[in-house]
Amino acid sequence: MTQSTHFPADFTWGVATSAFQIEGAWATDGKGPSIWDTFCSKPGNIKDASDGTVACDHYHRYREDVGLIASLGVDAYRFSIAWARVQPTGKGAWNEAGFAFYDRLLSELEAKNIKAHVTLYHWDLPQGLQDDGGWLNRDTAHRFADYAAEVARRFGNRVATIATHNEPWCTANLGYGNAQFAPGVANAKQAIQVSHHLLLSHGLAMSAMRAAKVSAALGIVLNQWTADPATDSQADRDMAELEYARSVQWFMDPIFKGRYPELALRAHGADAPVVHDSDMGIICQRIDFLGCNYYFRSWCSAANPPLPAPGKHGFTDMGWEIYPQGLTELLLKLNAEYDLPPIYITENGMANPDEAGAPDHARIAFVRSHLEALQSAMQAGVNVQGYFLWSLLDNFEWNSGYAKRFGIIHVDYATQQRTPKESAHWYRELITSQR
Ligand code: IFM
Repeated sequence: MTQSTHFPADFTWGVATSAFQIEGAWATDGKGPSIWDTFCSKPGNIKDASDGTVACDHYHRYREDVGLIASLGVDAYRFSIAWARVQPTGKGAWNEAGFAFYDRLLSELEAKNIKAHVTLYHWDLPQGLQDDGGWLNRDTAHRFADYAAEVARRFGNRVATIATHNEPWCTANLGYGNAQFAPGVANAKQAIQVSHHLLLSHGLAMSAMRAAKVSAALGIVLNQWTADPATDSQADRDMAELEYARSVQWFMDPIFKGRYPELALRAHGADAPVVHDSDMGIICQRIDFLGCNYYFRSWCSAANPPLPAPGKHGFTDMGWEIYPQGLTELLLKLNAEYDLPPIYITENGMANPDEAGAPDHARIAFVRSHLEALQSAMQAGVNVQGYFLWSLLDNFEWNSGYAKRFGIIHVDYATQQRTPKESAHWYRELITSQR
């Protein structure tokens, strides 16, 4: 990025994390277990056999971590609330000690003038609700709305934004479609029904939070990509169209248009979700912002074996193709298809096998190229209000355990020593140059 390319003066620069990935303190101060605690305890589920019991010990080190956030010069911090910390079984009594932790965290952020962007659900459902059927049980959507209302009541005037869900595509498809994530179910029909209940829970939570009349902007965070055909063949083009419908439009159309995309519905056939008459009206309501998480494009090849993605800019340690122009293309496509509210890029970043102190040039190049792509979209008229780099810290990367490092701050898990990487220094300088 050249120094001459400036983002708007009020553009929000941030970093992001999520509760299960950094907090640890899995059973401290009355916290209940979540489905990720259960999932990690089953051998074979996590590649390095690790879990989230300690993670980055952020629960105890949040002051130091907020100090690190402040040292980056960012405007904002995106984090999630662990539902089971504030309501141990997902229903019934609130856990005051759990809320007190987030109260302390918010006070620390306020003292440093850093805006809080909160996510209510970043995949860690209270195990108590899983025991009642989890997201396959429609009632979980109502429990989620109660939880959302309570968080809004307590914190809704202290935070900049509240997102209902983070990446519901993952909750449904990785949690229930292919068993890669908690709760570890592999059942295509269930995954589709779960996606509907997640959307319903989003709508119910939006209404419940609106009723609390809070100052926070309310919305949702979706992981999104363009789907590119590997060749010009009809088979590849059909595959790409269907992939986009089943992933991006599957969540966007209900929220913005009040219906599921016809192409995906047809493809789902008998697996299509059970939808009650009033559901679409609940789901399709104004949101104040859309959070977009962008990491890669979807590469669609119907050949056997499939043609590999070109990877002109390389691949990350996750094996994900680096494709910055996909961010421009995605934002322009969404802008053309939907009547969008302001957008935040709520996640973008890369995993790298970093050693403490070793330079992470690849991450700097990744972020720079994606910011350039973002700027192209903004220059073409897309209203983007901020960018959150994933992630503040190296952390628990779900079924990859601690082996994948997304942080701009290195974490030595044996000592909990935090060491800013070169990308952290670069990000701070970039933000300073944008003021
Ligand atoms: O670590 C995750 C995060 O929890 C959700 N979005 C993608 C990140 C990288 O896989």
